[in-house]
Amino acid sequence: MRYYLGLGSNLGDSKLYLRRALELLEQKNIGKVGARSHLYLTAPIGGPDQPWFLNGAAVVESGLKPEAMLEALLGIELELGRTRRLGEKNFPRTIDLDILLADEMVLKKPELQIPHPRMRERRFALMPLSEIAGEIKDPEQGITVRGILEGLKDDGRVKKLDEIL
Ligand code: PH2
Ligand code: MG
Ligand code: MG
Repeated sequence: MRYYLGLGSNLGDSKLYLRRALELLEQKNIGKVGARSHLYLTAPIGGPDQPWFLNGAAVVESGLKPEAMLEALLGIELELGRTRRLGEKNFPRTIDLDILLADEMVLKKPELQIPHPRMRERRFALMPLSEIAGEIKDPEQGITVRGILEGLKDDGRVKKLDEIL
């Protein structure tokens, strides 16, 4: 199954954390990393006053089912120093690994929703995603990622860097 992941970091050496996460996905045989987007410097959306994020997206080919993939991603987040405290939403983090799309799958479980429920409103997620999945259709709305991005109202500040994730 082909997973389209969104990666984000705004604590510590963000570029290192993003790349290390992809390295760990391969080292742990969770999946094979395919296309990677450019890196983006993005203004924080939601949460407290916090530093800008480094965001990117990557394709991961994996035999894991979505629930197992989520577990694996949370494991890597922990390993890379991600902390979560009760009641703290959208706080600064060393690494955030989100499943944005998985093939044409639609999943609505309390612990995991695919497509990612907030991806369509977020420029910081759609810009990198459109580089590696521009022609992929959102299975719920039948619109390509490129199409969603073109209709997006979010004017969140996003700066594309010259460097690939
Ligand atoms: N992630 C969030 C909330 N806000 N803002 C930016 N710019 N980038 C993110 O990755 C991000 C965010 C929740 O995961
Ligand atoms: Mg997230
Ligand atoms: Mg997350």
